[in-house]
Amino acid sequence: MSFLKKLMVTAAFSAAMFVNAACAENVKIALVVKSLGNGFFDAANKGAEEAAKELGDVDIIYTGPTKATAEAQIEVINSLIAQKVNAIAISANDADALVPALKKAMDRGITVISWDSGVAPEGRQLHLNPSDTSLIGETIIKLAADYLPEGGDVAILSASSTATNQNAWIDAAKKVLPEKFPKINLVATVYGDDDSAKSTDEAKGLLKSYPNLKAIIAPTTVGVVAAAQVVTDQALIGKVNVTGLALPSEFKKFIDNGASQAVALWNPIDLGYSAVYLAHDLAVKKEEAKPGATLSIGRVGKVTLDDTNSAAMAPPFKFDKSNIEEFSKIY
Ligand code: RAM
Repeated sequence: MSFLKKLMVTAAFSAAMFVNAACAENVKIALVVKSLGNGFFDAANKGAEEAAKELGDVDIIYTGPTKATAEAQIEVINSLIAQKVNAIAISANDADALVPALKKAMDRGITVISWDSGVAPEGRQLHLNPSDTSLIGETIIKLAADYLPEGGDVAILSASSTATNQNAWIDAAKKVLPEKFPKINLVATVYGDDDSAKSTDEAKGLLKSYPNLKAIIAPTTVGVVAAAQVVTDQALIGKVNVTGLALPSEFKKFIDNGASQAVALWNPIDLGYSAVYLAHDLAVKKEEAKPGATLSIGRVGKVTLDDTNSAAMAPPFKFDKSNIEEFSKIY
């Protein structure tokens, strides 16, 4: 072999070694969502990629089932265990059903955290809430009550009936209703499964069953769009106010057309960023999840774990005619 050829072969070999070494060192973090095709989770994934870039040694695997069910997420988890990822950061479709699969992942040395929608403490190392649960519960009722000075019938259109986050928010909402919002009458709670077609059908069902309905509260970004579209299509703008938790980029048109007065949400990009940051720091053993621990999350700041190893981020933010345009450009 000529000297030059030898040099080229050696260089190519070292380059390959270098690439392999770099890959081997990267922390593989799976961001598992309730279901794919949901703009809220796509925004969280933006934040996840941002964190990966900042941390420098992370590969993100953005994944989830097509339908928001626990069974489908269990399949995803099992395949991630087989792929030997380093960490799973999951928004759960069920707090308990995922525990055995996630325990198996932890037994194999995989770091497991939940974010957005929680897993029971025995199935994860920590849980990151977007905001305080009681505050979200009160916020979703207040969003309806603020525009109903006389009070009246309202109904909730939720995501799936087993979703940890929506169920916790609805429980918190029901707790504050009698004392703080005595004129608001919650007539029903229905489930659209974070599926547009099912949410549309459920919204139509509510309007048919409760002709005096004054507001539909949908604490899901998928449900709230479906409900506002139904109210628009049935020419009920001004009669039924749609509110809840909405992604400004998807919802702006319904603030513009009057189907909704106001909605709220937190920053989903920051949430995805923080989930990846925490999963990384636990996986590389830079941080440890234990009650009382204060963990850093890069540009977002810090969170402190409570006695169930859960933490909450910032308060929800209200969007109405005055600011939705500005936020619709961000998420
Ligand atoms: C939907 C999902 C998600 C929830 C948001 C508000 O996108 O159900 O879990 O946090 O709405």
